Amino acid sequence: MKRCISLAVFLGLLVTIPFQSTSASSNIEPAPPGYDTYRDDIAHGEMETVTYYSGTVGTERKAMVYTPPGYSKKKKYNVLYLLHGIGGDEKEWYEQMNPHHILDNLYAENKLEPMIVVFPNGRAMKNDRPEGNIFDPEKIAAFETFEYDLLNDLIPAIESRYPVWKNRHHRALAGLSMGGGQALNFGLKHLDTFSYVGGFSSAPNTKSPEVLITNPQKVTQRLKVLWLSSGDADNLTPISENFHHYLTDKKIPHIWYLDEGGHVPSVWSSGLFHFSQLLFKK
Ligand code: FER
Repeated sequence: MKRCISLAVFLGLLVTIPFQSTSASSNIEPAPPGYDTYRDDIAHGEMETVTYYSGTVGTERKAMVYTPPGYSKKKKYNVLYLLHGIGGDEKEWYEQMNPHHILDNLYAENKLEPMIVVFPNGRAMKNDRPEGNIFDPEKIAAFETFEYDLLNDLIPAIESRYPVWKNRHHRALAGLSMGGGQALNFGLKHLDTFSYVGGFSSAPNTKSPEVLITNPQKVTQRLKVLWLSSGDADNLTPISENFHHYLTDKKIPHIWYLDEGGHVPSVWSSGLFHFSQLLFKK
């Protein structure tokens, strides 16, 4: 009897801790009130803009970087690369989702491993501003080209300027909408570069899982977290849901979180809140 009770407690613990499962993980609690607002009683990280030369595009390009409270060149950090949507640029996360408040608040509660967060511009073309027709095929193509900017230009630039670990165990890639599609497309293709991949409200640029996953066993072995979330009132949600069904079918561990809301910033702030807490845990 005693053994039954401890087994029940053990199983109970298993279902309340979000972990990579092959089934729907709707046991994730919504982010608490105030999680994305400024608190004046805690330490704060810093946001800065960096410029790097992109051989891929042939221009200087910009990215924003968040360094956490207590940041020091004497320490070593993990890196999360966090990508924007079709109408955004490197400032979109900072201007619309309050990532600095979300992360500061989580550090204050000891819920994050030390990481810097890089907010790139994922439209890899000479004029990378979200101007004119943001659905222009040339602009959509630039979101694909960004794969090479990220791997060959931006990551080396970040790794030469910041005190960060330089291997896949310490790199994560996530994004919202177009950026979610990019994170899944590039992350699943480059398992030697990233161990954590997250797609929030991933857009129609997401390649099909049949194309992205040629070796389910390798994906399972390499990725520590594969996260998919989307809003219950977003008409792009079937893209993530289908991906989730494929992963479930192939028994590839992942987290699927059907969040509340449409194709809106609150779902992406919530995505960052949940996903960031799963990163770089031993
Ligand atoms: C599309 C609908 C939405 C599409 C992209 C999006 C490439 C992206 C939305 C976003 O990034 O918010 O048909 O095609």
